[in-house]
Amino acid sequence: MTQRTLARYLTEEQRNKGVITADLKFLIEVVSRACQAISIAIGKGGLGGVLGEAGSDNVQGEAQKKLDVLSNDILLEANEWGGHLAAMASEEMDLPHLVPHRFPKGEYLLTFDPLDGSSNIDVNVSIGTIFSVLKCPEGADLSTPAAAEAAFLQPGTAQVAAGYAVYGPTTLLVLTVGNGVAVFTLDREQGAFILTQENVQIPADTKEFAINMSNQRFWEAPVKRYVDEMVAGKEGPLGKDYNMRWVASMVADVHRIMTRGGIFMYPMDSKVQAQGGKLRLMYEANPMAFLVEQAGGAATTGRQRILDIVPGKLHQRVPVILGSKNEVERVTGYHAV
Ligand code: AHM
Ligand code: MG
Repeated sequence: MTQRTLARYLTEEQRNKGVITADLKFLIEVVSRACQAISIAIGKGGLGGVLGEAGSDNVQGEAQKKLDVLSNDILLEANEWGGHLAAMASEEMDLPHLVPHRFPKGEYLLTFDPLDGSSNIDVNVSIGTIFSVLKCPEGADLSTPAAAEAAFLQPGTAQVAAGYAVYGPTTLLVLTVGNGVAVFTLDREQGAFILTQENVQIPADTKEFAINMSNQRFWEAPVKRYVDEMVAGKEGPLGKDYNMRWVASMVADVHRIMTRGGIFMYPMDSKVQAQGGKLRLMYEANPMAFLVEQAGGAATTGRQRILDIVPGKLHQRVPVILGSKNEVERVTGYHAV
């Protein structure tokens, strides 16, 4: 059977279906090669001297791991020369990174969380890269990194592509260009991502939930009610037993939901209220919401569809509830009463 590489899949999306432009195809291929390089670095672990703290903090005040910094550098270097981007923004950088003057500028903006699930790096548990692609508005001011921030402040509905790589027992790339969700598996010998699943569909119902239960006392009433009902199981109002999973890497938790359904919640809680939530809108919540909706699921803050939020700032945080449609709708309903 002929293998469909990522390059071939993208070429078909471009040529036959007219879904993507040549530049967007190139952009996604460059990101996928950067993810391969990150996967190789992660795979070396302690042998490559890449584990442990970098000794610095990011813009969110979080301690950076060596692999956070390395992954960020790999994505920046891979993407700045190709002429497909106007600017990039990352969890690990305060301000956008402009394409250096010596390179041509393109029409796209790229945001990423270079290595999501940092707390899992040193314990050999799945981590990932999340990315989102927007078009750069015409006439956007890209004269300085600070001025460029405004170009990024577009709602998730404006995304033209989004995806994540999950570095687990296998390295996978999960992608949408707005035409369903496709999964590619990294063939390490060939050094290529091969299509292994198309038209991913998240089951509408589930018996599996993902939430950090240690935050229970800080949650708002609707989420407390919903989780209490799930924990009550067959004897409770939902009439079925649920199972709980929490990897603490959003990529791994979302990938499980892509594979077999479930609901993932990092809801508003009183600990993170001042900052608006825990997860970041532009490079965590939005790309995941785009992918989940493209797979037939739903994604909300509890009060608003995530993709409809108009960002006020680059590193904005939001509550996130996503996954199997019927469960997301149930907990959304609890927020409305
Ligand atoms: P990070 O981008 O700094 O790794 O933080 C995001 C991660 C998500 O992957 C995950 O869902 C969440 O933070 C885990 O939070 P907690 O430590 O509360 O379990
Ligand atoms: Mg993250």
